[in-house]
Amino acid sequence: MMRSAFLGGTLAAVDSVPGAAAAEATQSLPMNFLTGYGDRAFPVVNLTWGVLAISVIVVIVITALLLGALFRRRPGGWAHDPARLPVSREGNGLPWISIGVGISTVVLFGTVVWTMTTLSAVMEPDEDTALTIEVDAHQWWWEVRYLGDSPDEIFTTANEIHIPVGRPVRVRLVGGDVIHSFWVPALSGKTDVIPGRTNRTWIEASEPGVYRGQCAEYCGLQHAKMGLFVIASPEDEFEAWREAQLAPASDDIAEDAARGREDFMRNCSACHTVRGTPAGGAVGPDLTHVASRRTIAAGTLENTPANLTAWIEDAQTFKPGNRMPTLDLEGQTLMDIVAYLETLE
Ligand code: HEC
Ligand SMILES: [Cu+2]
Repeated sequence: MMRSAFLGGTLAAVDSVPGAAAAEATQSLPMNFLTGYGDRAFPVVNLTWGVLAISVIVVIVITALLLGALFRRRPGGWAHDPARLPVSREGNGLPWISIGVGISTVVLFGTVVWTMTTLSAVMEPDEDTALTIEVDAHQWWWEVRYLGDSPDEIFTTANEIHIPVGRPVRVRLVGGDVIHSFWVPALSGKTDVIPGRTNRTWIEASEPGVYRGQCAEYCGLQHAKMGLFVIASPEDEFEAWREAQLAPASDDIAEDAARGREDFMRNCSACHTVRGTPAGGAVGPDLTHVASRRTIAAGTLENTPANLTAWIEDAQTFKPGNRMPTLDLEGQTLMDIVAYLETLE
């Protein structure tokens, strides 16, 4: 099992996704954009490698020419013959320039054509897709809404996008506060999320696994801690996940958790939603199934009871400046609230 370092801590790579061997490679290099997974990424990755290769060749050729010119012996030397300095039609300098410009033009034009074909190839998925996800970027977390034909198919979660493997998924990027950029390197190029606009993109994962994403447009203090995860699993597992997420929070909870729920309503419900309860705040992430997520605070902390407690006790230590205030909670209250959140699977 590979372990991967990611912002603020370590996270064991997927162990709950069977057959994830191939994609675990993406986890060991979480932001790797030189390997693609899926039809949205393949053409882009080919272009990336192509342009990289061309750039390397250009650097080598130019360096070689420069070194050749620097070390070329000239009878008499430059200093003694200033008249030879300018490039003249008579000398042999001009063909070098024409050939150089000619080659560059052809190569650059070829790259433009390649880029344009790549862009149009990844514009739209080949097959149509039933699944559309709306991603709303906030300072500094991602709101993820699964759309559906009827209202009872719609639900909201945060910082984790689950998709069925091998199927294209449309993503509508809704801009709220400031400009962000949605980027899951192994699956797609970057698409900006702009206030007042809805941009469209799509993703597809050819292998099951966990793909790390990141806000790619500086958006303020905690921009670096605005990560997300795309979790691709086989269709039946995805459907099971979706069913579980659609359900409201369970009522059947132990005594301390029930006390915690009361405290949660008093202290947290103005900012957080828990479906099936009076909590309907929209300032922070929907917590209806927070216990089912791998991380909290947009990839900042692994989702464990200890980290959850520490986060609620003082969210500002882990992500200074983030929009969740430090609430002065008594020890017992804090423990009860965590017990409650742990029931939200
Ligand atoms: C003023 C609004 C506000 C209040 C009050 C508030 N939160 Fe938050 N909370 C936020 C915001 C905003 C975030 C997202 C922070 C980030 O990741 O940048 C957040 C994140 C979280 C997360 C991480 C969720 C995830 O999936 O990443 C948890 C858990 C949480 N809050 C629990 C609580 C609890 C429990 C309380 C009450 C004791 C509480 N919050 C009170 C605004 C608030
Ligand atoms: Cu950002």
